[in-house]
Amino acid sequence: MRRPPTWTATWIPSSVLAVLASACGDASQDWFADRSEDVGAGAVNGEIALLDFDADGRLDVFCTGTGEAGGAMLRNLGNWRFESVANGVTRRSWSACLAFDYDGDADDDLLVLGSGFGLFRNEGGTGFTDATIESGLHQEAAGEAAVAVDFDRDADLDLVVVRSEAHVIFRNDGDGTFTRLDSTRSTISAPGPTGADFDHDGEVDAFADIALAGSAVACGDLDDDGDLDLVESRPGRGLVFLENVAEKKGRWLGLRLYDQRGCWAIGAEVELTTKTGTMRRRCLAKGFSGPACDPRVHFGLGGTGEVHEIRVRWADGTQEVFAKGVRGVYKNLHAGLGQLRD
Ligand SMILES: [Ca+2]
Ligand SMILES: [Ca+2]
Ligand SMILES: [Ca+2]
Ligand SMILES: [Ca+2]
Repeated sequence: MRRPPTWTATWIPSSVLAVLASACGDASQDWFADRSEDVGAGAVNGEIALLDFDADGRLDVFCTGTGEAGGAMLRNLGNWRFESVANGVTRRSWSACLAFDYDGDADDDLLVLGSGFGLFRNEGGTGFTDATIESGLHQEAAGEAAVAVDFDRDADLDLVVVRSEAHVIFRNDGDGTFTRLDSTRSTISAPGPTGADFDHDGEVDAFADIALAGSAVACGDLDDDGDLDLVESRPGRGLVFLENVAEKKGRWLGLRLYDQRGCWAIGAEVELTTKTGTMRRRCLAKGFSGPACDPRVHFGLGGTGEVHEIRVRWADGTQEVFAKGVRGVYKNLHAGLGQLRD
């Protein structure tokens, strides 16, 4: 049986309240509808990664687990239906996860962290293979959080891992292995999430405040209708799926940014200029302390909704200007092509 379209107060996750308190005051109950019973995700509980592991265009959800399963992969079937699929992540207690394409074959692989590292290679959407030993990461001690960033600008994604409040860099050697660099590199600042506009008014709705202690949050368009939904892992409840039903105050534009290999252009930054100003977003899977996010870059366009220019600064530092955006759709931007595509 479906829940009513809006929450009662007892259903509202505390972390989401933190977002909405600054975004819309006491109107928060009208912003999201709880879809958890439709999804039927069960009692999985841990940190969340959003990825399209089977490349069908729908954002899937991975959540770390404890006990029998190393984690749960929920394949998005559309219309708020998800199915649990085998994911190959081995039994262990993992406390953090990151989806990123470490081998540059255009599918998202999984890094899990806990008392050690686990790296699981996506086999073209059919499953994951444990690649921890061949990557050289099996000898690493605990890691608390990670982001993927191409810090040496050689086109592959390196890792910045938080360990005992220090940042440790693992260079991607481009052959499936990683090399830990010495600690003199540990001051790198890894990018964090840059914004979520839940009601499309052109203003960021306190994205950085979403994740609170004891819960993990992910933000992405899970039903592909152009607005950002939420998934929260709540201790004692499991995954809570929240559909964005907020009244929209403007149109939207979604961009899929791809590098020249056809992989997500993680780290690329978009400047979108409208009549009223310029907004910036970054293509990112996750920040250290923020929520996991949709790798598609999403803009609420506010009142005018007119897009004058889209400027992309790719991860290698080059810049490119794309033609005017089309509103209300997802478009693809490929490095070097200079035009938006369907
Ligand atoms: Ca998918
Ligand atoms: Ca891959
Ligand atoms: Ca690199
Ligand atoms: Ca949505």
